[in-house]
Amino acid sequence: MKLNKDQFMEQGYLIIPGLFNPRKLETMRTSCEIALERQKVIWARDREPGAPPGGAYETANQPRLTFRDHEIMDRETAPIIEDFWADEGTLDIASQLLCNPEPNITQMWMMVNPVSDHPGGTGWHRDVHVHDMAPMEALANDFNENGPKYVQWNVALYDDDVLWVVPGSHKRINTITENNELRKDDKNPISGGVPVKLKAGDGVVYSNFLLHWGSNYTTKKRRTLHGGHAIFSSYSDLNFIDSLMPSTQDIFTCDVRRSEHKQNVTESVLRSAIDKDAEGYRRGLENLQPNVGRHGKTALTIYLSKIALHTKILKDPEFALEHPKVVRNRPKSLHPITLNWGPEFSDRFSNDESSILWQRFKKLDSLLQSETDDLEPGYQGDHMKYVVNKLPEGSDSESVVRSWTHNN
Ligand SMILES: O=C(O)CCC(=O)C(=O)O
Ligand SMILES: [Fe+2]
Repeated sequence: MKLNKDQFMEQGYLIIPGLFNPRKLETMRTSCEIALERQKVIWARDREPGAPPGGAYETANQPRLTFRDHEIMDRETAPIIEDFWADEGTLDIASQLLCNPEPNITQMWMMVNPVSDHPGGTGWHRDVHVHDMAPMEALANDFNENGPKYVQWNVALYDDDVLWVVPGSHKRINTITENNELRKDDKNPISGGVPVKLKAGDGVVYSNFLLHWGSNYTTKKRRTLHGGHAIFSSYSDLNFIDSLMPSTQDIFTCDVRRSEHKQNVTESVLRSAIDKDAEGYRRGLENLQPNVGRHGKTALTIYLSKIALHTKILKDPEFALEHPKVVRNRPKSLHPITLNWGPEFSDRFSNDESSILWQRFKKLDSLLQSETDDLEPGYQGDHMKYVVNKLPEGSDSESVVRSWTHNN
């Protein structure tokens, strides 16, 4: 399918009408209903003490299930993955839009309607947590220069206009008007915001840097596939692929191999930093993301600085305590699309190596810290400690590499 990539780059999203033809839509609806019934049993089984009998299904404002669960996947539910997430046409769309034509399947969720109304839904936000990503300006520059490292999907199995977006907001910081409006009320339409109107079978592929809003969550039937494709991804377990066709299993095993390769490259580029090997470091960035431009290198370098920080936090309890909770907790999480390969990744480095690694990125980290505790609306994570908007002078990739040879 030929896509309007210019429109995607400009607006940050692209609606694909009729992504599922009527026959495919019917198959998807059947499989998804079976999956949901299985998930309801799991929610009830795994409910917290004191929770209602249905567990999360009854309490969540946006009940969400993942198809990465082997308890849900079998031949009846396999079409959800085979005919959408790992389908050739889907991967082709992701390839055309991503900065590199290497789409790895990341999350495969379905959002369903809650059992009671939750007006205002998620509130307006970007899926951006600055404290372990990068200032919005750096993310926007990278997007403009290279295209996205990650694209996200909403595919509606029933008519759905819950998602709203501010077109074009993915490649810039918030405007003053947006900040004023969001500070007053982030659970109502804002200037420039438009609903993404999907008919059953339509899909929207978008940048999650956009200012967006899961608006009113009501009891109206919602079955919307949600998740994405990225140049970096990883899987903690692959049991869910057992029931898939061999050709689809191959796609996941190929993703796993690519992930291992990218993790090895990440380690080697960090070792180049330890060795102050500027050329090795630059080559490593190119291996992580072939043909990456200078803004893309800066985004990668900031992500790498977070690995240096996280590794040090995990290995040095006293150092960890110098950081606010939101920063301290992040190393325990997994977020491959920003090169956070999870806590085990830090095992690749000794304590001494981790200290040297931190020396290489410490200056960048302090440049990225803000003097005030920036609390900009629309970003995830309170009390970020890090600069939200403008990329501070000297925090580009080349300045970081130069600092190793000049100042140390
Ligand atoms: O409900 C939606 O369509 C959007 C959900 C969303 O943005 C989120 O959960 O981060
Ligand atoms: Fe979101």
